[in-house]
Amino acid sequence: HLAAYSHLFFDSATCFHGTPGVGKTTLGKELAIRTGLTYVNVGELAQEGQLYDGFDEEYQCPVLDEDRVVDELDEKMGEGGMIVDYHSCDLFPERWFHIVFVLRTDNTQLYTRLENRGYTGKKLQDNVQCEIFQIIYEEAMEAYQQEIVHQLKNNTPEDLEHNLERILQWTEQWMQDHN
Ligand code: DAT
Repeated sequence: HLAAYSHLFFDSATCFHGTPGVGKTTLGKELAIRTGLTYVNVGELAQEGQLYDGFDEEYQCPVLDEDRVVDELDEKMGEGGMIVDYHSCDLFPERWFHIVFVLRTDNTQLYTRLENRGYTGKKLQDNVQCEIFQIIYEEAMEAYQQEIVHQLKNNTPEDLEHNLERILQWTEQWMQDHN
């Protein structure tokens, strides 16, 4: 049943945004399994290619070389059928995506998930605050046409399953509307 979606999805490109820990990777990878689409984790892509430009002392992490990341992905994006996972959307050309999902998690759950990931101090607090102030959602609403941006609550495994079903429906609808 699900394999039938893969050709429907072929020309579309989907993007997941959201604060670290909201569940982008879990959802993106599961969606790729169910649809046959190609999942790309921008953080991992940058690490593999060492697409960095300096080091952020405050957050103790490398700084992405945005131009090189965009160059690296641009050809693949043109082929369609991609699922892209990254916390923010500032660096991506608007033309890349047909549908954008911003995942949201309640702050208590997010706090626990990020603590389990080893985040402490300012990094932990700033990321939870980023979620409370819905920074990523507002960023996405400014970066893309508002009607392609969907916000999804992602607190529990039931939410995850529900979100997968809704994403499959939305994407199918998108294909019907655009073909
Ligand atoms: P992200 O890629 O946004 O940083 P992730 O997919 O790595 O997030 O998930 C962070 C943690 O939360 C990980 O331990 C899996 C868990 N998780 C993801 N989605 C969940 C959900 N819907 N319900 C409960 N836990 C979830």
